[in-house]
Amino acid sequence: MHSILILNGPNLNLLGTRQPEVYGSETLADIEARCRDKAADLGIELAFAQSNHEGTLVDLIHESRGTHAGIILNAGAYTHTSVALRDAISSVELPVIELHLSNIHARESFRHVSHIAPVALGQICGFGSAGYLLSMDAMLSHLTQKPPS
Ligand code: DHK
Repeated sequence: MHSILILNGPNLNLLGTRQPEVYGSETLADIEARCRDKAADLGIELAFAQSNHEGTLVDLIHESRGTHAGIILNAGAYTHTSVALRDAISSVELPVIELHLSNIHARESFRHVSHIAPVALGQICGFGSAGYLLSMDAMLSHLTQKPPS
């Protein structure tokens, strides 16, 4: 059974009350519950984590090696700033899907830069919380080399 880590970065613990017009009204716990239901449907194991701290996110990426088959990463603002996260991804050699609730390319220019994108399998953004479920389909499709059903 494949195991996937969904890793969330800074300020995503505030989902539900944080700029709902940008990030939606669901809490991170709501999103996690939907992801867990989908993982059960897909027959995969799911780990779900959030941290506001860059080093903790680096540690969780390191610990994924040998534990998880792939990582879905919403690195929040660290997407745009963190060479350390990029290097961690390169180091563990696991497939990583870069995920954002909002369409970062339609927002402020500093959000158009991603240090994650060059080392990611691909990027899903702009679909709100549905992006989490789409990313799970994309990751499983990649791991099994089969299109989503
Ligand atoms: C979340 C954040 O916290 C922002 O810093 C990113 C991302 C976008 C999102 O849309 O999920 O720029």
